[in-house]
Amino acid sequence: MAVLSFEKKYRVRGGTLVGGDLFDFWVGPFYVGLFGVTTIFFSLLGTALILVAAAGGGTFNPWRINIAPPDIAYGLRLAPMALGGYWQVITICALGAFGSWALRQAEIARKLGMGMHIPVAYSVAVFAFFTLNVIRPVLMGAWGHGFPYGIFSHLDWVSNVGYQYLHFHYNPAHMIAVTLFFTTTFALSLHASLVLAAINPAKGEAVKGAEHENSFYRDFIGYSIGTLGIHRLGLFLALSAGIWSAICIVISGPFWTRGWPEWWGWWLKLPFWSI
Ligand code: UQ1
Repeated sequence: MAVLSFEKKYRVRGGTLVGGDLFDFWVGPFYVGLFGVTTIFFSLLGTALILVAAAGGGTFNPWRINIAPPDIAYGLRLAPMALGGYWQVITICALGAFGSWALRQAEIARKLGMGMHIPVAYSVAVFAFFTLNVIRPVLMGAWGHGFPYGIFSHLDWVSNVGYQYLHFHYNPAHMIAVTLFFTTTFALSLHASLVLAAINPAKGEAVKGAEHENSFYRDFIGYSIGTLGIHRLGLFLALSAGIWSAICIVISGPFWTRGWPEWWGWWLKLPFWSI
């Protein structure tokens, strides 16, 4: 049953990618679809495996639970469950759930006649996870290069991997990614403050719209990117941040094995300096 009366108009048949009409229905406000079913399947199985693996790990303290990938010695083979096998199956479940979720977004977007911006944007986050726990471990020849599933343990992993390259902030792709993350928050703060300022005028004043928003930035900066433009810029900045994050970690190990500060040697060795 539709939650709002006008929703009936949008609750149309079709748009499914596979499976035809089989799962083409809603449960309350939720569209099901084949990929809703596969999302539930992988999420429940993955969560159950996390609980089983945690039970064998000696603590149920949520901060300390740690489900580690196999030892490097296992290479790219399957490991015994208690020695990294849980991590391997949980990783498959995670990717099954993330992939299903992206395809469910695509089916709903098709039903509504929308663009694919949402599944594309979400897939960039999935791609970052895939890069960390599949592409980089495969390039380095061992699942043991993936990060462990645990709150403190994954933080320790980030710190340890960073120090393996001496000083990760000298990684040029990391520099670009960090800059994009900060610029994303800056753009969002500009946008959110502008919209709130427009819709919350002084008491007794009429609510303002896009014309006032445009005028503010024309008079303030000399340029207004526009109401559609700011959302395009925000999406570009956010997705670029995720893509450069994936790049900065995938080049660390497979394509650069020394400390990142050393990478800047090319700059010091420019023939220009010895003239
Ligand atoms: C902007 O120009 C604009 O268009 C009117 C918005 O839309 C509501 C904005 O949110 C922001 C932040 C700007 C200003 C942005 C730049 C890059 C000058």
